[in-house]
Amino acid sequence: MSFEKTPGWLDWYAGPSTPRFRLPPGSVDAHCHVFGPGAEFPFAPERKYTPCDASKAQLFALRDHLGFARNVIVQATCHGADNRALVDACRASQGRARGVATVRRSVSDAELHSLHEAGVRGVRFNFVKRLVDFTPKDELLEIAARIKALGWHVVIYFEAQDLPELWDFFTALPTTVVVDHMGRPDVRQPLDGPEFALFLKFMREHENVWSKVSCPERLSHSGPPALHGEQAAYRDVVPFARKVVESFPERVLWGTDWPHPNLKDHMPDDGLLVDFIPHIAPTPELQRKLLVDNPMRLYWPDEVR
Ligand code: 0GY
Repeated sequence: MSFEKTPGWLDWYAGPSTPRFRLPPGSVDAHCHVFGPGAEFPFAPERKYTPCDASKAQLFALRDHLGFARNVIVQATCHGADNRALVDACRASQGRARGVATVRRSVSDAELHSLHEAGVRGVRFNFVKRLVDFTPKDELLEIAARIKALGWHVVIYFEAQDLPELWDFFTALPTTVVVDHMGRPDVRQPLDGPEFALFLKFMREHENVWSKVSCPERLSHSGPPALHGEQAAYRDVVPFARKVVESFPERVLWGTDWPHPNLKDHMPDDGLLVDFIPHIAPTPELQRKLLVDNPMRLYWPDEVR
């Protein structure tokens, strides 16, 4: 099957720079995706966008180029609840990739066990309206209860303005809950403004809540350094991400978000994204927790001494 990309789609950046920041040994890229290839793993009929291909081999090449040891591959909405591309990538990784899948209420216990055996350790619940159709909360709670029994967690993706409405549902989840991209704060608002304060309260009052401090390129309004000379890349996101890292050092994760779906104005250089890390995790200890200790505890607990 061949697919036509969504008009205006930006392809991932081939030829990323070599980061200046040396990742600690054993670092995990804890948020990335594979897209197809569409000819082998067709995109889902209910998708809201059609991406370019981004294969497992290309993901693993990026991992090696940037200096990561492992990946956590998150099911992208363009594949719906068809996790075959994700499973194929996890299986091919020789234990160096874990997965976060999307499942429906109809998933069988046998399917869940097969996903677990492939390396899946979580499910993603997506509340970003431009990406998915609404799923009833009772269906999600039912799924959460079932995957809890496997020791998995729930990854949630939502936008900051929707947190008040989703609060009761999120705080009722019985598992570890991992928030994508800090709940997408509006970084034009003050760091101590009410919206981000609510997110910090969410993490402070619920010790099962973790956050990915990823995607400065998605959240930034100041843009990459090409627009700003020698300034830190995506510098308007730094105070937000740093606040989360310094407040909750044991519950943060970082990922490239390669191949960066749905970016409209520019495609980031993944080497530059890695160079963003020391701005938000300024000490070697914070870097080790963010990049190694935390993701290992969540995704490879058997390998943690
Ligand atoms: C991300 C962000 C986005 C897309 C998806 O699964 C997806 O389609 O996650 C987005 O468009 O904001 O984390 O990759």
